[in-house]
Amino acid sequence: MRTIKSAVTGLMILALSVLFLSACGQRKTTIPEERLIRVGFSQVGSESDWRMANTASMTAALSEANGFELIFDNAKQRQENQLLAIRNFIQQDVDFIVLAPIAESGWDDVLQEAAAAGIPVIIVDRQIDVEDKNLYTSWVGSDFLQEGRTAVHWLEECLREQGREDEPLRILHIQGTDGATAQIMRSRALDEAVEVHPSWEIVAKLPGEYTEAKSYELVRDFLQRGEQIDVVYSENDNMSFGAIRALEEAGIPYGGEGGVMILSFDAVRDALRFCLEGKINLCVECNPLHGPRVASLIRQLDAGEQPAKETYVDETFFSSNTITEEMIEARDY
Ligand code: GZL
Ligand code: ZN
Repeated sequence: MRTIKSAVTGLMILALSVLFLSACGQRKTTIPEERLIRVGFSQVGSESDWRMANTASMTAALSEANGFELIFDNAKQRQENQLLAIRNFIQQDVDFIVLAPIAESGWDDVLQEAAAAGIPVIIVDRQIDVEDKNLYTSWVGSDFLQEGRTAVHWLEECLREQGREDEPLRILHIQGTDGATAQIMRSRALDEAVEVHPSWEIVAKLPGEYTEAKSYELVRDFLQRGEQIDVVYSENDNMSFGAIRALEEAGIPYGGEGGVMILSFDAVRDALRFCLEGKINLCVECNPLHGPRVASLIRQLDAGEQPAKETYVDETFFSSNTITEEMIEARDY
């Protein structure tokens, strides 16, 4: 009996001394690691220069140095991958979810699950169409209808200056991903304009999905039908690059005097170069640099503040007769 007691006593002394030593070992007061804010970000894909610039802005802002642990998912332009990513973020119990939605519909269920898990959701870039707007806390993005109207009004002005405002105008419309807010609204602006200008006609609407490759294929096949066009209204620069390749292959003059006019959206650097070279007539800016805004939204929420529900970013446009090399140098993307 004694041996057992003395063994137990010995063990207790050993345990206490280990505890004491380890406590001493921690004599230097370890500053508790600054708690990183854990953010799950579901990105549409990497379909365009704009998207790459957006990803760069978001990952730079949501960095560990800035106090974030970022879990990034590239959905490769498929909504089911975004739904999967959001469910994974919920499983990992992140502090915030950021979603750049590929299309406006299909988010109600998964955002109900995020709400049930108490995880705030921030929407960036395109918008979502949900029954209950409380399913997301804030949205940051562009006024895509205004972008489209900027393009249309520039075209009206340009034609007026050439005395062509009532002449027949055959428009080739290259659309972005069906159901994306950018597609819906840039298309709406053109449809409104055709209502107002009876001599304007959209000769075809091509589903370019915002990629250069898809746009090139569709425009190449369209041009083989031999229909004349006066304007290409292209809902992003990468699709414009594809259209330009097809126009060149078909030997059709574009950009300058008498050529097919090209109106494009995003205003990424390569498109601005084409604008300077007179190959693209108009570049309407779509600002991808949402990272800092999203980071400050998250910090406000983390501090218990109530940020604005919607934040629109400022945007401008560039035309081939006003753009300069200096303007291109000054650009961030
Ligand atoms: C617009 C964005 C669009 C860009 C495209 O904010 O959603 O998606 O115009 C990108 O370049 O692919
Ligand atoms: Zn107008």
